[in-house]
Amino acid sequence: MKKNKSFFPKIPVIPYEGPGSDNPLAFKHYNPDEVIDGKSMKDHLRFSIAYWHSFRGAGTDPFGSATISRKWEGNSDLVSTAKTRMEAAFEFFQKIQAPFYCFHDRDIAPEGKTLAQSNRNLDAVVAHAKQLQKETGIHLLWGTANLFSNPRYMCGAATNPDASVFAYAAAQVKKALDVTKKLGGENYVFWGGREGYETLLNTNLKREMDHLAQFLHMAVDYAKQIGFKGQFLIEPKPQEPTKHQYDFDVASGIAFLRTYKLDKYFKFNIETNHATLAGHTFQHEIEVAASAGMLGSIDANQGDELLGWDTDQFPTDVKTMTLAMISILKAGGIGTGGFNFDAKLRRPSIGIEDLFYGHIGGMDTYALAFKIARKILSEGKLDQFLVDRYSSYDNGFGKEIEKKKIGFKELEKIALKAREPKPISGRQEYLENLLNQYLYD
Ligand code: XLS
Ligand code: NI
Ligand code: NI
Repeated sequence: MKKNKSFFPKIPVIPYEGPGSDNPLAFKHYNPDEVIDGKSMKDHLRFSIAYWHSFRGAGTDPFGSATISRKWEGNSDLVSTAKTRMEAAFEFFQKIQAPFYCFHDRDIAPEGKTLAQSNRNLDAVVAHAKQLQKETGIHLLWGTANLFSNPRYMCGAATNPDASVFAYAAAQVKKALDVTKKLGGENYVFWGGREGYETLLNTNLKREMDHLAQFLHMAVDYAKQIGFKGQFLIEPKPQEPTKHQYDFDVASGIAFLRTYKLDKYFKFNIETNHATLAGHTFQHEIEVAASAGMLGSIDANQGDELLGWDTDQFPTDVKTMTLAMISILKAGGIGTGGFNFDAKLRRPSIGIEDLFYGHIGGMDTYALAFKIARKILSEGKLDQFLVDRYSSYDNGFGKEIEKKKIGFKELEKIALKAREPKPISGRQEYLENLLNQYLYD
């Protein structure tokens, strides 16, 4: 850690004190150095901090202005403020013991009057980031381009009806790929915030989807040209800010990627609150991605049951995260992905310690979920139930169905000869009780 100046002088590196601790500035479950199966928890969980919420979020909402002010903000030289802010961010990443961070191009450096100026600003801050990464050992989990905030993108970026906006967005992603590569980013994310529509009265849906696919192909081609080896990720969301976003959920994302022959280049970055907005559980989205071999990374947060938008709260729901973790571990983990806290403080949580509490809670929740899920999987009771439930497909004509060796005619003969199938209980209540035993033992 840099010794010269501290942005959080009263807050130490957050220690692991275990479940018995009542220190709010300590981890109860996340012990970064604890080795499990030959790998530290830090390497298993690959936690990441979202730059936009934690270092650019100021508590604004559609009804009110900023509530949160940080002492490193406010210098009229925007690039120098961006660099100072980045130093604060890296001190935070170290103190919270997160090995990764993520950003949009415009989070880390100010947009200039021209695209060329924006690129120069970005270059200046990226050089600083590279230096800070080297000094601290913090890595970039993924980079992305903000193709939604500027008014030019009000009708979309790659799906904009105006080709000159498409061109601008292409130039912006080209640069974002350059800087992600420069910083050793392990993934690159596309979240299509405005890649959708407000009304079909002014929208040619087919042309817009074609354009979006073309845009993604161009990104794939450009990555090859510059030798960017990171994983491309699509982050589905059903709506907000648009009425309808084209990559509505993982299933429609898979259909889109396969239709346009993009599936081998992309995986999914699944966000908890986007899953629930789409009317799915978080675990559902993970299972759908995993079933296609396309589970890439996680935007870790949670929504509010009573609010119908993306509230991006810190994850605290152990049951939801445990179920998700079971599916993630069964799928073999998230590879080069990570658990990125795409989560923001509530508007009245204005203290700097709140930023620590939010992340401590999120990291502990995931660490606990990880441990419980591992126990559930190692004891194998839930898994055994599934094995037994489908065992009629393991031999006889069931196996022939799975091997595609049998058709309707043969099955008709079997069914005509056999007795009425005997009903078998689904045992949902038994399984729910079993899960609770693990959660609350
Ligand atoms: C917004 C998205 C966004 C992406 C990155 O809802 O979650 O923050 O993660 O563009
Ligand atoms: Ni997100
Ligand atoms: Ni989101």
